[in-house]
Amino acid sequence: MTDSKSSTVGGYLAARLAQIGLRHYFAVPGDYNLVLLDELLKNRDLEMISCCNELNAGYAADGYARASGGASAVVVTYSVGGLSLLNAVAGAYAEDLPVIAISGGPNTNSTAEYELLHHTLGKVDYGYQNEIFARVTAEAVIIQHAREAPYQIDHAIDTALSTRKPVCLEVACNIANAPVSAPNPKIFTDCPTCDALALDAAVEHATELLNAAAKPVLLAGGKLRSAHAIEAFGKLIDTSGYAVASMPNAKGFLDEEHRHYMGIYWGPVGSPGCGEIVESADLCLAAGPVFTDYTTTGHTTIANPEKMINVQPHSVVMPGETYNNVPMARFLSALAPKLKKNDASLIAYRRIAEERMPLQPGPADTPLSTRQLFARVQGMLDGKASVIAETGDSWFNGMQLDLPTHARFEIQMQYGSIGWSVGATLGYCIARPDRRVIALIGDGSFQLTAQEVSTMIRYGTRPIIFLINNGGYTIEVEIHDGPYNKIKNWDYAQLLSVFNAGDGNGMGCRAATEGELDAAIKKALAHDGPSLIEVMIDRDDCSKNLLRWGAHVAKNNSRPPRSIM
Ligand code: TPU
Ligand code: MG
Repeated sequence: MTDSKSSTVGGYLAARLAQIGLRHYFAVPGDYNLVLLDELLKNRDLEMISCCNELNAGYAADGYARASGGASAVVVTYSVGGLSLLNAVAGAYAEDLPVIAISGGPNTNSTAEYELLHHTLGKVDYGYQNEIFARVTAEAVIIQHAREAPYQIDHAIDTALSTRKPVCLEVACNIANAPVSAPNPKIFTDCPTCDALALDAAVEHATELLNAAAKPVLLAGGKLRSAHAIEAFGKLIDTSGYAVASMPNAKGFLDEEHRHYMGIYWGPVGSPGCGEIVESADLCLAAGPVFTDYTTTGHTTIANPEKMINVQPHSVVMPGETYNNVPMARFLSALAPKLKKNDASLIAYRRIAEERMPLQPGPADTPLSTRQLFARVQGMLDGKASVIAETGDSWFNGMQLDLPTHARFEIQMQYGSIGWSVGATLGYCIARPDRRVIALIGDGSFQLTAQEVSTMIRYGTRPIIFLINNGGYTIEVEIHDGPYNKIKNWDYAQLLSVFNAGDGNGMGCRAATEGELDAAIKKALAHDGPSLIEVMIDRDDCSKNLLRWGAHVAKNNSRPPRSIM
């Protein structure tokens, strides 16, 4: 029995999810979570989105969190569901997304009664899923007692929001509907703690360094968004007058039409002129940079700590000094009004900046090339577009797109798990039906998670998917080729009618020439449902940046072991 003062474990969880702004959760049922799902379904502020499998449901939660800027939730059954979900949760950890992973769990009596259970490893040892999740979440808890549940739920949600990392809640199947008190008033905050003394000292030190620099520049890094500091960084760009570049995993965070914007800082595959300006600056303020082999093109970019103010979500590192407990947004906001205007780096950039000539379309029967494809994608972009770029050549072609103001861009560059974009596209569309999602997905990646297109059809979403059929794993070909990089061809365009199954509204078509592509795009833009355009591209046709990047990353990967003798 529940009244306004009482709830159930599942009802409490649902109320808190709605309170932090969720309107949907992604789910796959199983007997360990059925009662929990019944409880969640009673909450009219939340809608269940049923997915084909748990990995995809996890990727959908990843996309949902990206689109909404907040948390997301995914609900699965114990072990068979949870361990399928694991890879997506690890990705969310790597990408700083507060995905709340919720799993059913064994009956609380099973361990004491020494019962063997289905879906498990066949041993009376049921803590393993939680232990495994502890490695890829900020907090993993098992809820086995109703009295503890409100505290455990609130604490885990607080942790997810404040760390911007996933958490895992495993709810024993026989307590999901157990009574608990209804949620009491509570403020969930994602404001990090701030040491006022450290903040002042860091701002003073940075002001001194930046105002003394001759040619300072700004660099946006991948952690800028999870630190909620995009707006503060934007103000800093305006007030400082410095030129600004984005790292590749921060593409879409800044207004690319801003007059201070240079492009992508990505070593030999970055935007023309950008690397030269960043690396010749005597001081670089980098907000949230993550220097991995991928973001630095095999460590070819030079991040000199002696010439850098490295602002991380909770600390500021300057040459010889570190200030801790200083939240990025607070630091940037306090710094902005103190800087003297200095446009030396911007002037230097303008001197060397190259005009890019728009590509002219060929005759209608010209076989398609990636360059012509992406010229068309460029033409489709406006402020309502959100581009989702899958691992593969789509990274490199996507990175070259000029985003109009308010257009957005998503990439999973830290984790790079192929197949991510299909689930992420679903989640993004569910969270933001007002945006036009354009997904750029290679054939190899698509084969991992293809069935989630059926969920896009089921829930009436309207993404346009460009499925790039180049017959294999081209990115891998460029890093290290072998027979394993060829894949079985599919009739991708026909998949939509398979998934429609008579009552769906998906549209699939194939384009092998420029004329066919133009017609397909026209059809997709007018279509009220998901569209998939299978684009036929030659196996050897890829962006020159992929070739260059692949060579550098391969060199970095193939360093021989250092001798231990
Ligand atoms: O444009 P293209 O042909 O490179 O893209 P496609 O066809 O999507 O191929 C992607 C190839 C690829 C692999 C096989 N990229 N990374 N990998 C390695 C890999 C394997 N499994 C997962 C889950 N993630 C990976 N990144
Ligand atoms: Mg491919």
